Amino acid sequence: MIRVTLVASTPQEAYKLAYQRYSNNFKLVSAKQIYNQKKGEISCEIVVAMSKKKFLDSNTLVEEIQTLFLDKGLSQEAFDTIVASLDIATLRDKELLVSQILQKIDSSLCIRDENIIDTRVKIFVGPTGVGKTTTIAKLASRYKSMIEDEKSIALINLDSFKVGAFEQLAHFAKLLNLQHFPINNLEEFEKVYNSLENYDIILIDTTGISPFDTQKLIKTVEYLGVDKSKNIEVNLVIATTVKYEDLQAIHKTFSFLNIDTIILSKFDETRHVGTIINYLLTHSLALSYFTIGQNFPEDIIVANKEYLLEKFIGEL
Ligand SMILES: Nc1nc2c(ncn2[C@@H]2O[C@H](COP(=O)(O)OP(=O)(O)OP(=O)(O)O)[C@@H](O)[C@H]2O)c(=O)[nH]1
Ligand SMILES: [Mg+2]
Repeated sequence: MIRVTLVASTPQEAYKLAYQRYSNNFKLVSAKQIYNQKKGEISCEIVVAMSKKKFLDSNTLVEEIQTLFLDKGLSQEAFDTIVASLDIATLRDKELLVSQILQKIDSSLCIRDENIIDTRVKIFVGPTGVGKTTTIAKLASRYKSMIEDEKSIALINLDSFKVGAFEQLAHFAKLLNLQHFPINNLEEFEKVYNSLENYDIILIDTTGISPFDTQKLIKTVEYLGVDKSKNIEVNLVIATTVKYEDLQAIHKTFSFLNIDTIILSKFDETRHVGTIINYLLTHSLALSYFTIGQNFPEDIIVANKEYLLEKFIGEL
């Protein structure tokens, strides 16, 4: 139960105040008169009690803050879970309330540490045009400076579907002076994949898949099946600009591939990240990188919570 103290000039006024705020959802616990010597005034203090749920339902501050966060894309469920864990003092103070909600979001967000040793083979999947190929090129450039033998990175391209896809990755491979393997079928992939055992890093590009295209999804599942020891880290690339409804469909489709981590692309193209934050919280997915522009190779950064929350706060 929550206890709230209300002060008014008369017991009737105090009771009226409680009724205005909490309708008839409260119980009167005590009432007393208080004499203010300085002012020479008598006032009345009443204490009322109600369940936390009833308190939250009638708390206009929580309502106001709820509207703020829900408008930014946070789900009602996520908001309710966070608020239920906060204490009463926080629920009465606007600044404290906002900062505690942000803190709870912060502690629930997951970041995947950059790791190119345990996860040396990475496949990049996602909807069409989100930036998979450019992200691979940016990462290949980044990883080159992180390993001793900078030639020990191979780029594999499974996108035999899009016209010009092989040429696009080949172009980046040439700029980076790396090996590039265009693949047309499972047999070719198996042969190439098994021949690259000694490479430090293998980055695999795929055909962009619309969330409703099961054919292409099945093909990617087949390609992943070539890796019997399940060493391939699955990176789902999502454009930060994605709409909530589309994100649900994307997740439903790509979760078939057992997503290991999320790369948020086109982070520079929006100021609204609430939908994405909500998605990450709901599915407990870990973020690994943000891509922040079209410039190759520099427009990529390792994901961090501060960067994401700063953008989110900027919206509030
Ligand atoms: N603004 C912005 N544009 C980006 C970013 N990353 C990629 N792009 C652009 O997005 C477009 C598509 O990039 P690609 O790398 O070809 O995307 P993809 O996912 O491989 O596309 P498909 O292979 O057709 O599915 C290009 O014009 C890129 O320059 C980013 O972080 N910010
Ligand atoms: Mg591509």
